[in-house]
Amino acid sequence: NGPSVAVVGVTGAVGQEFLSVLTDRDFPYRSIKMLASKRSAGKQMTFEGRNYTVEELTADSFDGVDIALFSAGGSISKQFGPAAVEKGTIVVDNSSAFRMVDGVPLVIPEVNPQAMHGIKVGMGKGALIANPNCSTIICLMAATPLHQRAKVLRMVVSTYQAASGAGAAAMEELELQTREVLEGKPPTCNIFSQQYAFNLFSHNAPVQPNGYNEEEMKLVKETRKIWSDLDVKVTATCIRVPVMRAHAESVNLQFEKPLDEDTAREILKNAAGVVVIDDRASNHFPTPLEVSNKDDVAVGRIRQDLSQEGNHGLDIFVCGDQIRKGAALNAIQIAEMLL
Ligand code: 11C
Repeated sequence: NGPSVAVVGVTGAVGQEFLSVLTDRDFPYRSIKMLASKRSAGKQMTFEGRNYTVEELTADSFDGVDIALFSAGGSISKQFGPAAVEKGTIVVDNSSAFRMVDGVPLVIPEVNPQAMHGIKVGMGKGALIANPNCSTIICLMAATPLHQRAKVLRMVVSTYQAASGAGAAAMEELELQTREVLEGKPPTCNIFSQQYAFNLFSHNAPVQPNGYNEEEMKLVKETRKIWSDLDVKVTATCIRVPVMRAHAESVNLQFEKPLDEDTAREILKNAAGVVVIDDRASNHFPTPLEVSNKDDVAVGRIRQDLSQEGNHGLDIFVCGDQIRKGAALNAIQIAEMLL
């Protein structure tokens, strides 16, 4: 029993993580299709003791598929997502293709499950559900419980983003460059245009005429949609750092109502999918390595923003696994809600 599932982009970093998360959460699928581009079609893989051949993604791939987990980039989602929906498939899409489209739910299950308004497997029609950008998911996992108590008026986010956000090839490039630099060789720059190992740089997403890059604008726009709050003020600076698979974010919050740091710490300790690591005495706070391969987002450095009067501001530091909660886990939590 259970739904028939298709994984689109199964050979990528997120595609592979989908499979791990399905196993870890004992997801009750009836059958599973491994889909990828023509280049990867024909590859053999083993999953949960069964052998699979990776199939080429075509418009016919979705016949009889209940849930399709897409992570193959925006253009593949645009090309095949609506065709899958036509066939009655519920598409959970990791790309940015449909996130800001009216009527497409943009969902973090712990934050806005109500946005899925009754979309279920077996309702007899397909649907599109978008997975937010990883930086937004990781930020809002921590900011939302505080927002629900004291209402965020303004949020300033500075990110320290891992290689995984740019895919498996970027992770390989970081490893290769690190070796090359240590051996005194010139670093190979295929994915990024500049040296990544022992360096950091502004996020590689294209910069818009307003001076923000697309990654920064995702934090602005997706937060408004997920919180259903068009007035919340968000600004962001996104930076790529030489870390393998977990993003870190410094988040400054300004609240409508006062919120003291002890209350904020308690709220965060009780928040689903969040752990607090906030040990001032030992200077132990969240790190990307500590959250790597973990489901929970870690929050620390919880402190009153001294520049704001009357406990109306807080600073927090958040880390979350980009491939897991930032992508695959969030999508599979959405899929679980479809059952
Ligand atoms: C990164 N967040 O870390 C990006 C990658 O809109 O899904 C994912 C882009 C997206 O570089």
